[in-house]
Amino acid sequence: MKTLLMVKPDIVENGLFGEIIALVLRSRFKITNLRMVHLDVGTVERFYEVHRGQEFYPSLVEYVSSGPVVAMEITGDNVIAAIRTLVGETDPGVARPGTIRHMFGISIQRNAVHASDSPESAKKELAIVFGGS
Ligand code: 3AN
Repeated sequence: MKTLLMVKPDIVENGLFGEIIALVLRSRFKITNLRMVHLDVGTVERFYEVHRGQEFYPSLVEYVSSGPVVAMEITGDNVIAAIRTLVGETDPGVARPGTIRHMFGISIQRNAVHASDSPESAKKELAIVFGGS
């Protein structure tokens, strides 16, 4: 089973993404692909398609396309749920201590990382970010 964990642009810009990679490397999972890439607006719009129409969608797209992200393909048993647990709640203000969003999140939008929430979204999101490369 595979999932996508994507570090958002502000955490790439401030250099803290290395600490997030280290957390994953210390887990029982394997990073099986890794890429730093600046996604364009159209690509980010497709990535967050399910949120189109939400009030926060335009600023979310602007934020995630504002600079490079660091994307990891992570592989292992039950990896989707386990990485979501490591990531924590959407709102860093309620994310549990020890979670990535508790440690690195700033706000509900600037919440440090994205992690796929189902096998279907993992497949779609990995294809968008890694494509054929
Ligand atoms: P999660 O990333 O925890 O699965 P989703 O899928 O509900 O959360 O939201 C996707 C992204 O949209 C979040 N990571 C966050 O950056 C942004 N977002 C969600 N809800 C809000 C909100 N109420 N205000 C601003 N941004 C939001």
